[in-house]
Amino acid sequence: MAVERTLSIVKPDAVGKNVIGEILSRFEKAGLQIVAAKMLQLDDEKAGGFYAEHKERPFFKDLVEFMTSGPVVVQVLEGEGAIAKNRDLMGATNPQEAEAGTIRADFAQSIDANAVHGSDSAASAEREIAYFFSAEEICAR
Ligand code: RTP
Ligand code: MG
Repeated sequence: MAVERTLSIVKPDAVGKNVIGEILSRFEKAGLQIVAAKMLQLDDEKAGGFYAEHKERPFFKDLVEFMTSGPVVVQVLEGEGAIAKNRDLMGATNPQEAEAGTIRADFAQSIDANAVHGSDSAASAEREIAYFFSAEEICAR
């Protein structure tokens, strides 16, 4: 399997619950390497642009409101099959449907406050990584 990079976000609910380390630890234990990371407070423009594909969806306003409700931690994960591996570790969007042992099953409380984001395709990963990180901020390992 090819080595890939994917964008991961620890969302405001998980930062607020003080489980940043526990979540990042799951990525490392699954063999993914963190090759870039930073904490930041998103504003409406930055969060809205990130989720631009959902702009016309009924939940868009709530999504932007939630993503700007507190700081997030964004990171680039690298490893074999990183995009799908991260999605597996995250679990289903709705934590009530997420498999036991996944990040969302263990740390998320609702479909809105669902602890983490992960790129859903190679094209998304490329766009999303560039949305948050310059080439110099990504440290090849
Ligand atoms: P994410 O983009 O955050 O990793 O989540 P995802 O791929 O699992 O889900 P996606 O369909 O991309 O939706 C983005 C975020 O919007 C919220 N959402 N709410 N109320 C709803 O029906 C609904 N559907 C999606 C979720 O917080 C989801 O993470
Ligand atoms: Mg998504």
